[in-house]
Parts: sequence; structure tokens; C-alpha cells
Amino acid sequence: MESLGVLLTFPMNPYLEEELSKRCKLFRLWESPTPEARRDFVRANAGSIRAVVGNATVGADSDTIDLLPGLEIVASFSVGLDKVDLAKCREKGIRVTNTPDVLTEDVADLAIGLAISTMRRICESDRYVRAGKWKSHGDYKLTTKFSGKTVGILGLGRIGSAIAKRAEAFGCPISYYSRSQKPDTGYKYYSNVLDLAANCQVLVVACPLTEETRHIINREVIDALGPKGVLINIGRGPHVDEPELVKALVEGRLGGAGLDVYEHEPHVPEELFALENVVLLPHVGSGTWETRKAMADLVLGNLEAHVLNKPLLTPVV
Ligand code: 8YV
Repeated sequence: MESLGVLLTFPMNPYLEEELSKRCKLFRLWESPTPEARRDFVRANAGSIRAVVGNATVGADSDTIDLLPGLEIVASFSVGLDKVDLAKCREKGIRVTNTPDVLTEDVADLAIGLAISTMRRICESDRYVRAGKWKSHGDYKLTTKFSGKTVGILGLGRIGSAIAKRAEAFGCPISYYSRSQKPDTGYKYYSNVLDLAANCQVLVVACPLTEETRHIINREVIDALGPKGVLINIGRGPHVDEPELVKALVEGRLGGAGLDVYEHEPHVPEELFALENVVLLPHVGSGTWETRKAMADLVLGNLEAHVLNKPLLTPVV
């Protein structure tokens, strides 16, 4: 792949970066400090760049694609492609790949972990011990059981199904809302998210971010979930109307939230920091050594297949 010029948008994974620098001609976008400098950098190297490797933070937007007349492939180090202008790629005949399957288990594990941490107050009671309060204040207060609660899943794709399977093992009845009904699963289907929220105790967001799903968790849905309900988001921050979520949590209209993603990462609303019924993670759903290595190998495999004119491993466009 020596002749392949690759624009890496973000320092997403040291192994991937090292392999790309060994195998291709690598251009590191983030080393240019400002948006103007990054634009100049892309423009200056446009003649060599044939591939973009982006992630869930910085992908390939319309402006970047327009600056790269020789762009052939966008290989994303993510399963979600909301940071890639897919319509433009289709229009220009640019191939797009992502990293499905290899991260499903980690993200599903984390969704269950977030639900249990939020309801059993694992992080809060850990802080209680560290602050010496067990000795000074006595036993920690009682919390809420997770096993057996009705789990509603928004998006029953690969990750949503893996979450359902795990929740089933905890004795949780499963319901879902998805673009299409999946009768083979035996799970209860709701034709809209409002009914799903009104009829579950734990609502998990696991769908892709599209124009249709942006702010799908709005005030009405949050109120339908209610003061005993818990929202888990391992999808994307913009699925949720974040100011409304913060208000509902502060006012006690929602029982709790376990969040791995936020509307304006890495910004997390500070009003949430003081709430004990909230668990906040820094977008680490796929963040294990094993999975990130597998994601990197998929990106490399897709680029290699493209250069060799072989079928792509995980094509989207
Ligand atoms: C990553 C993700 O956090 O796959 C996705 O859609 O959000 C992630 O796995 C990210 O792309 C890692 O840099």
C-alpha cells in the first residue's frame, strides 16, 4: 500500500497509526492546530491523499471531501457513520467502510454495566467508601434492582440485539422500537418510541444517528419514562435533547441516566456532576485493547482490499 496516501483525521489508536505509517503514506490532520491550518494542510496534500481514515469524533465531512479530488475510500474506525457525508460519497463514487461486529460485545457489555451501575449506584457507593463515609455515616442506602426490570431497546440492530440477549439473562422482559419489526425475536414491538418509553423501566438507546433519530429522546419521551425510569445511552449524544435530559434529572422527573455519549463531546453538562443517580462515561463503549485492535485490523484490511482491487471486508458504500 506504499503508494496510498491516507489522511488520518484524529489520533484514534496508536497501533493503527503505526501500521498506517509503516504501510502507507500517512498524513496526520490533527497536527495542524486550527480549522484554517487543517484546511491548508489538506489542500496542500490533496494530490497524494486517496483515503481518509476517520472515527466517531472527526470523520469525512462535505468540505473535506470537496478538498480531495483524488479521494477513493473513507475507512472509518467506527461502526457509526454519522460523521461521514454518505450522500456525497455515494454521489462521487467514493467507497465507505466501517467496523461492525467486532465492537458489538463491548458496547453491549457496557450498556448493561451502565444500567446496573446507575440503578445499584455502584460509582456513587464507591465514592462513599473512598470518602471514608462508610465509617463515619454507616451503611450505604438501599438502591434499585436491575434483574427483572422491563428493558426497552431503541434500535434492534447488532448492538441492540446483543444488549437484549444480555438483559434476557438477567430475567428482563425485552421490548423494542426499530425501523422494522423483527417477529422472530419474540420481543414486544412498539411502533413508536413514546409507547416504548411509557412501557419500560430501562430505556436503552442503541440505534444509528440519522436525521430521523436526532433528538428522538425529547421531553415527551423522557416524561413517558418517568421518575422511576432510567435512560441508558450508548448510541450518540444527539439522539437525546440534552438540555431537556439535564432538566428532567435535576427536577427529578427522570429516575436516572447512564451515559457514554453526549451532544457536544468532550463537553459534559456540569449540572450532572452533582447527581448521584447519573453515571457518566467518556465515550468508551468500544474502548478495550482487544476491540480497538480488531477495529484497526478491519480498517487496514479494508484499505488493503481496496488497493488490491478485492472485495471490501465491510463495505457500506
Ligand atoms: C469509537 C464509536 O468511540 O464505533 C463507533 O461508532 O463511537 C466508537 O467505537 C471511536 O470511533 C473510536 O475512535
